[in-house]
Amino acid sequence: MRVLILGGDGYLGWPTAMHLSEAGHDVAVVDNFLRRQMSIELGAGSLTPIQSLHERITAWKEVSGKEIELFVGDIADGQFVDEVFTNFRPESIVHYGEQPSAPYSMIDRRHAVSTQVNNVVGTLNVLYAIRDITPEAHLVKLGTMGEYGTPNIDIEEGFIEINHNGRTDTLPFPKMPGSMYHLSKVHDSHNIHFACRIWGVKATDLNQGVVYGIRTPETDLDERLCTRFDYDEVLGTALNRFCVQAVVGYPLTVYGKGGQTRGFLNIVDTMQCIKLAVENPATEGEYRVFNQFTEQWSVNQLAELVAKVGERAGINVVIEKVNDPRIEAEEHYYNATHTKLLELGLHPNLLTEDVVEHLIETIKRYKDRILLGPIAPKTRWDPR
Ligand code: NAD
Ligand code: USQ
Repeated sequence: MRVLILGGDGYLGWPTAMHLSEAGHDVAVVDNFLRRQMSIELGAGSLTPIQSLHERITAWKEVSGKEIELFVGDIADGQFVDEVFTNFRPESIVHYGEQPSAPYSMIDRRHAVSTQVNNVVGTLNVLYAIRDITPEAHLVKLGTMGEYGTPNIDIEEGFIEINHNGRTDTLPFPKMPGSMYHLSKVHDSHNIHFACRIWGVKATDLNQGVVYGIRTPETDLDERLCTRFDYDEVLGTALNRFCVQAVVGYPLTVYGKGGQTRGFLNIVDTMQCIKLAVENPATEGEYRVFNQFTEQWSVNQLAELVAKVGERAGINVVIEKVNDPRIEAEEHYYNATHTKLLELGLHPNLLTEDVVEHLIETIKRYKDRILLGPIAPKTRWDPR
């Protein structure tokens, strides 16, 4: 299949490009290096010494003998998107190309606006390019579990049957996102659903949980193929941050009461899920929603797991409850359905002490590159 990966230079996009290329698909990647610029803006950096996207593609060719095509540009530019679609004529589009950080979107008005414009306009351009240039193509779009928020009822996979005043319908599950970033994904979901209903576009909206991990079978082939790994307060995610903090002896930054519960998955399972979605496409006009995570953890449970593994490895890990810089429920009910990807054949790689130990061992290799300054939480949801 001809697979176009939007955001192919990112934490998940680059390993996905290699994974689908290895599986025999014709892969092209698109990126405008927004993530690298954000990292520079924040004075942060990737733990791993990442190569430029051009160097990565050359190294992949050397290692695997396979070509990955490259388009550098901004998907918020409609003309550029049309050119890419006309040139490459994708059969499947994996859309990672968005600003992915909740804290980044909450820095101030400018960051909120740039996040929503970048994400919503980019996705609209992709929807129009599918409609007008490759109407048979299947869109695999990365959404987020955070679109649902933390309602006091079970979370379904995209839709819920509602009985109201004696009548019944199956409608999109109510959304209560917790940041300007998460809101941008909700806006995307509405736009994608509309494109499916009105124009017959085929789409899979993957409401992904928080991803952890650093290595995939392809990144392991050569150090030049490693993916980026962020641990700063804006771009780093919970478990990745905790493991880096453990390695440098920084107290684990549990925000507030630590009862915040989310869906999590290993980066190798992200690869599996994307491949399953691409190879089992939606049908004409179908808008599918899959909840893409393998298990639920609270922040406290994650911190305790890292502390336990640290103890085993002779590291004294301290857990520090800091004031929550976000406005979110710190203790809440959480039970989200996630059966559709399992039905398609997903074999979960669950989070165990061995997995954390392995992650910590990998992080130790790059210990000298860790910057302490950007670790402490500073970005507040209400800075007044
Ligand atoms: P990332 O920032 O590393 O990757 C996104 C890539 O898209 C970056 O390389 C960036 O430069 C590129 N990009 C952004 N806007 C662009 C534009 N307008 N034009 C061209 N390229 C653009 O983020 P990630 O962690 O790999 O996440 C990938 C996707 O998955 C995002 O959409 C994110 O919201 C979603 N997601 C991530 C996680 C996670 O835990 N990492 C969890 C759930 C969902
Ligand atoms: N948290 C801590 N300490 C930290 C970092 C985070 O307690 O040092 C807490 C947060 O307050 C939050 C939870 O951990 O309650 C998750 O935070 P996160 O930064 O790991 O993840 P989040 O902001 O939700 O965003 C990440 C990705 C985003 C994706 C989302 C999936 O950056 O792209 O959409 O995970 S989900 O959480 O399911 O919405």
